[in-house]
Amino acid sequence: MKIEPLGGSLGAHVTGVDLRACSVDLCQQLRAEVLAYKVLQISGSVLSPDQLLKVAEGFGRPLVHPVVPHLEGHPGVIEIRNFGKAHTLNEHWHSDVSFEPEPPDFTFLHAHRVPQYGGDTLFANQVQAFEELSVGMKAALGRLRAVHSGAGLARIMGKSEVPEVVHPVVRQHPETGEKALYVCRAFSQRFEDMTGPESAPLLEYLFAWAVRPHVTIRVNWRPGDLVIWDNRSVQHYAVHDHGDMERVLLRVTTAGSRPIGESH
Ligand SMILES: O=C(O)CCC(=O)C(=O)O
Repeated sequence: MKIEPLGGSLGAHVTGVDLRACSVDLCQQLRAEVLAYKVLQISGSVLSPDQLLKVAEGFGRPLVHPVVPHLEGHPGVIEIRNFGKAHTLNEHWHSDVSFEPEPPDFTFLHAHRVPQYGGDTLFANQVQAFEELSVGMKAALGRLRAVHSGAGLARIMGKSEVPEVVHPVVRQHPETGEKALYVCRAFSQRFEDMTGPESAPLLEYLFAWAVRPHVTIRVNWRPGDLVIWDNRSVQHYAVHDHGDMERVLLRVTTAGSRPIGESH
């Protein structure tokens, strides 16, 4: 297995592994690398939905998405297709399903068909974003919690509204102990016990702070790539700059736990 960093802040590119036969040992090794690099792009294995689920099971229990329909016969797998820029669900910074009480730990995104150019995915390191704040801001944020809502996504998918949840603004990683910013433009609505307008100035500041270019990487997809990321320490953004060109990816997420803050 060869591992090369994808950028100065996060991410690594992995070659020399065959994911079609992902042993327990290999899955554990990859899991450790995801915790270290936060995002892994693993090239070279075209996987069926069942093979993708098998890799994911080496990390945790695959989940059924609360709002987006799954691939027929594969409850844990979502197919992401290009229905045009006006219909994209992911062209915004987010941490997957942060509007759930126990958001998924890991996401697995596997490229079957990719456009000739474009359709990249951006990732931002939320541990570095937190670490670069001032001591005073870190302390203030450590006392705050934010309300997350998937109502917008539910509306687009024609579902009845999903309940709001409250999570700490500073999330402590249960495995690495690292502290990360845990608010995102897509789902974080306001701070707990504050109105939207009261919350907006600081939330807007944090949304922008969290995705400054030097804490990001850009993943350019090739067919057969599997990208695995840790939702506890990154946000991501799907760039829709590929017009109507075909782009087909399969997605699986694995079970997580209730986000824990410093003072909760
Ligand atoms: O399509 C992509 O590149 C990213 C997909 C995404 O944002 C998601 O699955 O949450």
